[in-house]
Amino acid sequence: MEHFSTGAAPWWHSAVVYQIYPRSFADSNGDGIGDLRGIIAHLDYLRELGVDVVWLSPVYRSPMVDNGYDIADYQDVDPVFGTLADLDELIAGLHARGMKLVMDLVVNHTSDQHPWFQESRDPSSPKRDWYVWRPARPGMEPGTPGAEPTNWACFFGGGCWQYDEASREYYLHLFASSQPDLNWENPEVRAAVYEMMRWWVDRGVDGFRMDVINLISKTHPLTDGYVAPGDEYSYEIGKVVDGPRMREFLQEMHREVGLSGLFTVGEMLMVSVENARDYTDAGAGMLNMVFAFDHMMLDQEPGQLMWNYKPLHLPDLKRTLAQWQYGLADRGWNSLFLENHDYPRSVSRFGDDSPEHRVASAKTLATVLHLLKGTPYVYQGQELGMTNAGFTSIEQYDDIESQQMYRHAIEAGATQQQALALLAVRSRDNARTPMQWNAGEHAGFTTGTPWLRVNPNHVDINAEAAIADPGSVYHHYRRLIALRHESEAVREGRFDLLLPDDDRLFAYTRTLGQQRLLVVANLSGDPTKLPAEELPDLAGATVVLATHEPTAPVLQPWESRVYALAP
Ligand code: ISL
Ligand code: CA
Repeated sequence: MEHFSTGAAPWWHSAVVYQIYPRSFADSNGDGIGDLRGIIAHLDYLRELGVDVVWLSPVYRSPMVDNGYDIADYQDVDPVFGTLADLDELIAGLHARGMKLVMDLVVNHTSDQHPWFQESRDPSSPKRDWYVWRPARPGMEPGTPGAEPTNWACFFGGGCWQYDEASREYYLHLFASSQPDLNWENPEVRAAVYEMMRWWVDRGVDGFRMDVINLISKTHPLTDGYVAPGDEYSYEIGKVVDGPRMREFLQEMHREVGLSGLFTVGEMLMVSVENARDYTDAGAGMLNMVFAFDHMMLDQEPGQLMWNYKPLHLPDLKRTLAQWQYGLADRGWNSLFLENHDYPRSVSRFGDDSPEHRVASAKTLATVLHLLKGTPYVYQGQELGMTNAGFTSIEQYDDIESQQMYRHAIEAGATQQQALALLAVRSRDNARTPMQWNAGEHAGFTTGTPWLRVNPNHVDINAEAAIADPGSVYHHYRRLIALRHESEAVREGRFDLLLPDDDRLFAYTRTLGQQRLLVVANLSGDPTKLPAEELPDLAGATVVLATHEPTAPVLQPWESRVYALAP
């Protein structure tokens, strides 16, 4: 990988990351659940795609209430995924092919089955203060309605305090009640986390993706937030993100674990551009990059997090992405993503997953994302243009958030049909259906019964067919990844947005000295003429990469092109 970087740029400036959600990637033993040996069997697939880094969603020992984001032992592999020896083999197999492994690090909370929390349940235990325990609201009887210490909502719907009969106190859980928040104010907690991270670094992992990391510093004392009319709880999330000790904790972690040279990306809910710039400043000793979600929130009304829907207005998407491009242009670094295991499939959400436009729209979404400045992430199956799950009954869903949100919607008066319609566009299970390897039974994912229904469209949409078809989404991703490796302008060039108000075209330039790239993309189902007078001169320009045979000056539905402009 090193040979791609030039000058003083860190190695990860040229890297493309592939996210594996292990449960859904490949099952090696027929129990219907993906596992480490399943991944090991597909390492050449990843090498052929050309990615540099694999981010592995959690494989630690877990009761799997939140599919591994509830960890009961940070230093072991859950038997459903395999063994530590399998993980060592995975690391070695990736390294042998020139790829790196980034582990998911979930340390805002543990599982309630973690021994730390089990001990913490006893008020006299030295671990009591490792979690966030609070008495009832002053003057209120513990355990009665409204007696919770604060009025905050949890991210999965409902309140965020769980009452504990035995000690007549509450513990904080910003996610499910089985995911108690650790108390990062306690130095022993931080020391234990850093020690665990060092253990993984010594084992050979190349970095960490840090789950909801800007929740670790809370603003104390914990106080009530604003409750919108009609809501039961406060969604005033500003109360819990980016607390006053964030910089201190991140720098301490960086120093104590020895993170320089490793890959670090912090998942950050509601993070501002300004804070992200500080956190990712190369000289600050915190993080390489963060995941920010502004662009993933544009097709919903603010308020109850994910759980409503409005159509995306393209100028909003362009403005938001541009704001982050400009904001982190000179200091800091962006991550680039349209999918992960928590969001619907991008081709269904931002593109058009009909048979007519699926391939072109998946390619064009990839083009506009991968030509931006930052580190691109490919979520498993995105490179095939995999689509939403298409579930029609609540029994087909597995995800705890989907189950809880469905229940809350029904309780709030929605019909089953309305609640299911919302799940169909919003549920995290849309991205969690098994990877589609071939047209055979269960898409080649398992010989057993898959834990989540395989999308029936695997007969057409699958890796085997995509590899055989030079016009596939997969080959477009290969070309985009190769282009980043080859082109310093793609990696380091300055970004400038064009046509900000156009509601069909996404156009921008990337400039590095004399080199200048122009990206033009039609994000609509209508043929659209390029406004020559508002774009750079195309005389002498060459097409570097395109979704269609370029027949300027009209872009076909979902067509995109990358031009190298004449100097
Ligand atoms: O998934 C979401 C909405 O549908 C988000 O609110 C999500 O919970 C948030 O982005 C945090 O995600 C991360 O932490 C969660 C875990 O469930 C997610 O899978 C993980 O990516 C708690 O660990
Ligand atoms: Ca298995």
